[in-house]
Amino acid sequence: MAGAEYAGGFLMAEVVLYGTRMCPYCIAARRLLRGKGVEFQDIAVDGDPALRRLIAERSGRTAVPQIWVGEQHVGGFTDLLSLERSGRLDPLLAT
Ligand SMILES: N[C@@H](CCC(=O)N[C@@H](CS)C(=O)NCC(=O)O)C(=O)O
Repeated sequence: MAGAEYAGGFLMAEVVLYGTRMCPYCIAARRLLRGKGVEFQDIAVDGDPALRRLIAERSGRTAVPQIWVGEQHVGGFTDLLSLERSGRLDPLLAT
């Protein structure tokens, strides 16, 4: 699996966020990840209905953001926050 650098310097799972630029949940998710020093691919689906449809099919959800950590579909911001608050995000990032 492709990895990315964590602030601590160790390899971590690739994190990909599909979202729109102005969506408040997307902004909150980016803020959470950046606050943790997590590097992630930030893929804009604004103006790309085909990509947005593909992400909806892959995630089973129509809302943005949709976030993956490696092969694991995390979901949206509230799912990400829930993982963080329960202490399960760091182990997932380190996989
Ligand atoms: N619980 C979701 C809510 C996300 C959400 O409501 N996103 C809005 C944009 S900010 C959206 O995509 N709405 C359209 C839809 O639900 O299909 C999360 O935390 O990410």
